[in-house]
Amino acid sequence: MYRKILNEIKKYDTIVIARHIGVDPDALCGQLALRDSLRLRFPKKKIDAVGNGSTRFAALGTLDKVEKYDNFLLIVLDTPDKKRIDFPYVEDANAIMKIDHHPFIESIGKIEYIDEKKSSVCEILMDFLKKMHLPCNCQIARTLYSGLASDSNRFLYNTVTDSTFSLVAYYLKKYPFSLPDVYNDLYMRPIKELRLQGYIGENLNLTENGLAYIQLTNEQIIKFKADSASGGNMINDFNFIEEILVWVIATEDVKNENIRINIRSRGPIINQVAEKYHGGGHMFAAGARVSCFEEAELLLKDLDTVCKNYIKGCGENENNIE
Ligand SMILES: [Mn+2]
Repeated sequence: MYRKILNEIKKYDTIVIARHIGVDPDALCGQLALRDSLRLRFPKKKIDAVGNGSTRFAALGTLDKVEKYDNFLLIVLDTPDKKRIDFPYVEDANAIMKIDHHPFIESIGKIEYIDEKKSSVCEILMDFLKKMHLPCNCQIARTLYSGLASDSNRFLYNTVTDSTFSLVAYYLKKYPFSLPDVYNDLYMRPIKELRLQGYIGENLNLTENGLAYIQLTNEQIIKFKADSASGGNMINDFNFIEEILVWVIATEDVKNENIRINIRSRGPIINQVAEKYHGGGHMFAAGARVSCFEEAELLLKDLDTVCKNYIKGCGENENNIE
């Protein structure tokens, strides 16, 4: 399969690397690392990594400006469905290729490499670069590691396996980089975010089924001088709370005129509910967008039911990922 991917890349002089809307470090780092490696391997090709960036992740690298490309191969990373691709000219691509670790939603290209068992798209790319002997350097290795560390929440999930650590060890040894620097770039944040986090902790609602949630209005966000992404960015900080099985941060996004929903779980499977509300994701980490807080209430009700069923015991076995 890797051979097939590389052969397809060889066929095109222009390659555009895109990923999902709502940039995150795994998707972004995957694009940047793949772009930089392919640029070293194919210096004559035009290879761009595109999509809306975020000042939050500026330290991870710089994306390219979208152009009107001709005769190009579109590589879509970390994105299971077409509507979530952050690139305006998807339909103009001569061919589309998908590399992803999300549960399958739809086929978008003629070559699709999907491995749901992988911690991150960056882990897949680590394996791809290594096996295909594609160029790497300390910067590329560091970028790939950053995406992997971020998506696995620093090796916290059961998508992390012995091969994850083997790959990390291989890259760290061959292309040394500073781990503290990686974590500085990924996790440094202003104190206003800590204050918002304190507010969320203080005001989190909790149902008897272990669903915790907060709805942040634009007014509250402004009060903390934060933005609509801030709440979601700290969703992982609410893990390992005894009483909480599933937790949700719903933030009003006035710019996009909708509500951003971030969901995490310690057991119940949540991505099917996310999909029902125009979102998606992994079994225990997902997101969605709804039009208003009323719709968010419906989603919360569905999640509460998921929690309730989980507690009832019908979950235990099905909910363990292997
Ligand atoms: Mn990912």
